[in-house]
Amino acid sequence: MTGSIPRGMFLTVEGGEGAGKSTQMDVIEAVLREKGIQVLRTREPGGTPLAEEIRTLLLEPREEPVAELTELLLVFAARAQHLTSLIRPALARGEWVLSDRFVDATLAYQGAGRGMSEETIATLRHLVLDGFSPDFTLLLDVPAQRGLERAAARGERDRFEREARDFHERVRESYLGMARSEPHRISVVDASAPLVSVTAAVRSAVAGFVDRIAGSA
Ligand code: Z5A
Repeated sequence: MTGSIPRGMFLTVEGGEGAGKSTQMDVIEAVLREKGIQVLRTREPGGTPLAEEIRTLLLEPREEPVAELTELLLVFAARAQHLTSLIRPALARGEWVLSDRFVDATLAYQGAGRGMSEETIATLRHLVLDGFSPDFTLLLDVPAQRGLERAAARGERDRFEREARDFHERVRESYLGMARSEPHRISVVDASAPLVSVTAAVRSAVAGFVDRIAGSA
């Protein structure tokens, strides 16, 4: 590595059910630590006490059908809180932040999955994020069926895991479309491979990002 490490980078991990995000968050944190970078780990929906309460509202299976707009507003309400009270202050202090999911998940789940219009999502995105975007995103790509099998093996399924396979196929295609549109930000790793290979690919992608930004600093 040639240059110095810039302050305050925002990294996210995305992927469908059972892609292995939780597993690979540990790997990313370890790679960053090896490079002398401490990272603040967080997740969406959630990340602050209030946003975690909204997460519970969103994930718990319930008898009352949840209107699509209600779900979308809850997702962005949690994100507004997360961004204001955790992410932005940490970045302003020069810390690195690593989030398990962020706004790409809304485009994938509420947009492609639920079929909410791009305009509606774009309006809320503008209101809440005002142009804010991750500096680097790792997309763990796994075929929907494989991911659902992994998630099912863990036991109790949340409201999203109970959706049909079609829903999860649309989520996957949406994520891959985003990666094609933003290849500089989104790095795709084949998460259907054995864990040791996925881990090696993740290590290489994250190290590559750090070296790239340090080189250009
Ligand atoms: N959601 C939304 O709709 N809109 C939004 O804007 C946002 C979120 C932000 C909660 O997210 C839900 O919120 C999410 C979308 C919605 N849908 N659901 N459900 P979440 O990220 O908390 O939930 P999750 O997707 O179920 O993530 P998870 O529980 O953390 O699971 P995971 O990240 O996919 O991976 P894991 O726990 O690391 O791995 C799953 C299992 O597979 C586990 O047993 C591992 O040991 C195993 N595994 C991992 N990698 C491998 C490999 N390579 N081979 C074999 N087995 C593996």
